[in-house]
Amino acid sequence: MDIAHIVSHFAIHGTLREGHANTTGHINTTIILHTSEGCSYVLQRINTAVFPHPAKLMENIHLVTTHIEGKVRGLPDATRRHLSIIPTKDGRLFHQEPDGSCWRIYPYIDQVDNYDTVADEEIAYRFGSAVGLFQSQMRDFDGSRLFITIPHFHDMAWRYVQLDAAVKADRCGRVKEVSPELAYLEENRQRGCVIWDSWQEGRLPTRVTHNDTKVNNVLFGKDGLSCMIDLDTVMPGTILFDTGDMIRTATTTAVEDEPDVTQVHCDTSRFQALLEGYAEATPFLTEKEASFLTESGRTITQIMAVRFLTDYLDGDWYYATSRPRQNLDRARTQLAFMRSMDAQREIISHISSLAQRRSSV
Ligand code: GN1
Ligand code: MG
Repeated sequence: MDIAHIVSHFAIHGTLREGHANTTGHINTTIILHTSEGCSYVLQRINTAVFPHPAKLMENIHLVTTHIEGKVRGLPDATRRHLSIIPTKDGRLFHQEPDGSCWRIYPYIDQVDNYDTVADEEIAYRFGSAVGLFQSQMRDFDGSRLFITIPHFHDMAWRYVQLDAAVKADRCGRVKEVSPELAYLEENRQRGCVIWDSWQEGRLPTRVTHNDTKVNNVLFGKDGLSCMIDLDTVMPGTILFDTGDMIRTATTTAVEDEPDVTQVHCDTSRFQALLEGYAEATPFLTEKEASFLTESGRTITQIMAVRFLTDYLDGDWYYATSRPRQNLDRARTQLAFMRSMDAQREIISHISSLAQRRSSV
């Protein structure tokens, strides 16, 4: 892969001085660039196995980033509050190489922090505020303008269909290792559909959703500044998809691929701080939306368990892995988190009902 050649197609300041890989994301390949003019950028190869329509994907990102840019114009450090796309020299949103690979560049946003896990209540609060801010910024944007990059993304029943197919095919002979995980997921099969079904039936409003609100997709700057990144899955949806992934990644006590599941718990102090930050930023939720906050955390966690386990059984083609059984560990942490939420059901419901009062109209 000739990075300098790829970069030469883009309207960046200076020429490439160095590039180094960033391995945080599970889907796209990311390289941080530094140029002769002292500028830094984020180069990404779009994973076209996951996103087969890169032009439409990039159009979505262009629509959302320019909308948010309009909202933050004039604020201090405005360029740190939104992503923006560096076009190619001929004005396109991405570059395609003759081998079919698709590349895009964003400016590198500096003087911000990014976390894989939430260390304390303060970060949890700020994370809740950041997700709420994104939803509030996108409130007046007509979601029907966005292309559905991955259909049925948070459709539990559809995710189970894929798990069932993976079990049936048993391509890698791994089904025999995962009987307890499959049994627990089977017990939970119906429970996880309520949010998707309510949304489909029109009982939850359609809003613009990010759909990948894990904590490492937020940049935190000074004076409460925040910026949501990784906009590949912005689509019309229910905001509960976003609150769910926020709860999943902000309140767990372990990393996503922790091999020792006894380390995985839902931390209720962080849960409370997270929902406080979120509720303050979203005084526009409907009562129905607010009533599903806790359930959203459990549902998205269940979806992630199904997805990680499916990929493990299918031979780890979807999520990048750096060691054997990593997707199995990822699936197991999700199941442990669901159990921990259930074990603390009363306190969690109490905290949610406080947030519910603050955020619903
Ligand atoms: C993927 O790209 P990344 O690593 O932020 C995935 C999300 C999962 C997440 C789990 C397009 O997100 O849905 O929640 O991994 N993105 C896609 O860590 O599938
Ligand atoms: Mg990401």
